Amino acid sequence: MDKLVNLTTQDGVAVITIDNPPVNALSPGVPEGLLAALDVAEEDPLVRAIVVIGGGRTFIAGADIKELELAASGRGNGPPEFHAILASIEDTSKPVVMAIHGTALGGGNEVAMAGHYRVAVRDAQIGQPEVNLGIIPGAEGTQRLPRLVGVAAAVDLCVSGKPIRAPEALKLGLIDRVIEGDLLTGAMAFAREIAEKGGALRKTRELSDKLGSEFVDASIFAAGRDQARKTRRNMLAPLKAVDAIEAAVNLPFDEGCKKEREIFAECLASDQARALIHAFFAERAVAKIPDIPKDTAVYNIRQAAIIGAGTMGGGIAMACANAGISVLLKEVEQAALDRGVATIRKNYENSVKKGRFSQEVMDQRMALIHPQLTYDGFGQADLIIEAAFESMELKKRIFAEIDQIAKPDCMLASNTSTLDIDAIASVTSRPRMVVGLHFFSPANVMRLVEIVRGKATSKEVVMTALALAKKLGKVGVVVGNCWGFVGNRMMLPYMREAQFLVEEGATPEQVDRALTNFGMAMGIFAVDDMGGIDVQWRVREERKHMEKPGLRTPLMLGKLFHSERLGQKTGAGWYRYDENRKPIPDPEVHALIEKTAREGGIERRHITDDEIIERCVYIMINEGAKILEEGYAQRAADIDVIYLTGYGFPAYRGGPMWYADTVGLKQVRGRIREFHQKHGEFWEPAPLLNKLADQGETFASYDAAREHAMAVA
Ligand code: 3H9
Repeated sequence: MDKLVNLTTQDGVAVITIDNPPVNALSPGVPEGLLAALDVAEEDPLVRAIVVIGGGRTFIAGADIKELELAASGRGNGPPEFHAILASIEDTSKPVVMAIHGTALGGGNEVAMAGHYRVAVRDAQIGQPEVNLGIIPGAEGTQRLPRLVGVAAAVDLCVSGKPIRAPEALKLGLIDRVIEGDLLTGAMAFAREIAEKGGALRKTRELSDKLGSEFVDASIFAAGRDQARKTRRNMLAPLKAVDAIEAAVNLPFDEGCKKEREIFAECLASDQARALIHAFFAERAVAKIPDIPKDTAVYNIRQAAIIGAGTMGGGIAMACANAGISVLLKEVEQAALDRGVATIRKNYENSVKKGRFSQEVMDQRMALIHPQLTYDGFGQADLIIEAAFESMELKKRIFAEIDQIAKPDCMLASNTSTLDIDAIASVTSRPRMVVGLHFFSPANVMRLVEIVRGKATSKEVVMTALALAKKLGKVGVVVGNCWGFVGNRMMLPYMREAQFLVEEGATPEQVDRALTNFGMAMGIFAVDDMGGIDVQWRVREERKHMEKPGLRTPLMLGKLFHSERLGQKTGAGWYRYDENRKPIPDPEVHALIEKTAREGGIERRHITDDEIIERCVYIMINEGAKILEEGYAQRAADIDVIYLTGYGFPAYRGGPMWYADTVGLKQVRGRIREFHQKHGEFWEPAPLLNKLADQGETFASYDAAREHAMAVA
């Protein structure tokens, strides 16, 4: 027997255990092992029923995405093929019970559905998350799922990609029993019950009672496609998943499976699938720091303390409380503290109203947050996060203070979004304990945390920050200490270029529309207005000394600032805002732009959406290439993760650097050269971009070569 799959027999029940850590993916050898084990169990006269279970922490978490990656890029032996194993499971003459814990995702659930019965522990998660990878279920899932749960639930599961817990799966008919206590014991008892009852075995593929009628299903499919267009803008796979489920209704099982295979192959060959698979692995690679061993000891963070109960401090406090970490939340004035706590309470109340969690959970979380005006208790904190106003002077003062109070092994973090972490650390007696933790607003929601590694930050502190990010349900990306780190350093030229575009002839709404059509979560001017024109203005003023003299500066930002159009907070910025904070294009701004351009001697012209995308995105890519070469990001893929999880870059484009690879670096560099000629110095191609374009390489190949070099060294 292949060691990826083991077989034991106990009291007439064969137990087949899949043992392919860490997540029991259906890698080569697993389906074959499963098939061989089934054969043995089928032949053994002493076996009356079969249980399939996952070893370790989970049932099967899906097909092996590495194999899918190879197939998507035309390497490997094509996509994996599971028909034979699924048919064998279903045709076994003895009852096959699938015993689920952890996750049964994608191919994992598809294998489970081929079993005659499914049981699961209460917190098991079951789902078809393939759309997150730009594909559809490709192991007959779109055909078996509607037969078990009905068409509407199948559409919802496949379009949303969201897993459900066992009790809901039971309600839907996806599983047959929730097991309390030990899963294997419960599953074996269930298997014996079924064997004793006898009778014909239920094959999922032969069920049809939940498939509904053509008339009713038509409206479900229409609603599913609407859901797909709304929640997964511009994405191919969710719409295709609906097509495949439609085939389950309209075609016999085998033909439906054939149709599913065709659609699966089409999706897998798409740029979207390649980008999303890249994003999946990139998100997991960020936690690997080349010069820090994986098993480096980390500090245990049980008590956190936060300085500043404003938007950021409050959001970080919520993120900590949500993860069960107790937080001291300090402000300087009672009124500001009360405001901060009231906002936290309101956010939690909204979540309770929306049914995200119960009042009891909210009460537990509120109880973990301790508002205060003093440093009381900070001496016991394992982590202190400063989330005060973005001013070096203020931050230095705070760090000097907390250095006096904090215990020696307390981590000291700043939530600065642009400032020099080494300068901040320099006022403490322990720069090795100082790190940047750049959360994104709203910090209780946004997944990204940039972990800024100063020149003295210890390896233990970096690894603790990564572990903390994971505990908070976030993605921590380690970045170097340069102005704006990675995300904001790239954002600055992006914002600047967008402003140049409106001065040259576009309108804010045209730029934003082009960007959202490209897939950005929000247009850049809507982002500006949300963050505040005053904030951007101050950042620009603070940076002035860093800019080369004589470089062109957008004129409009100052105009808006001085006319107190500060964005959403004043009801007007690049847009006007109604009471629901809906941005409304504003003729006053248009007039101001035209006047400003006239005064600045800028000739306005027609600007195409293509130019908007190229100038906004390529300027980011060029800056990203500089950041990468200067070593402030470890990999191009890290930059992608930052933009996907913190800046609303469309996941199906894989991030800015991956997108550049997709367009082709020669092509990107060609346009950058043209912009350089036309628009000046900002556009000088990054040396790394030039090098890779000349060599016909990509950012992905650059990452791979560096990883290889490090592995060899
Ligand atoms: C599919 O099934 C297609 C089929 O319909 C049809 C095909 C024909 N494959 O996330 P973690 C690795 S598509 C390969 O940090 P967690 C991961 O890279 C698939 N590797 O753990 C990481 O490796 P490393 C549908 C995988 O506890 C390690 O496992 N299924 C796979 O935070 C730990 O991962 C999915 O989309 C895989 N399927 O979360 C589920 N899964 O340590 C994808 C994980 O070297 N997986 N790895 O960096 C997940 O959502 C999460 O991994 C899971 C665990 C929730 C399972």
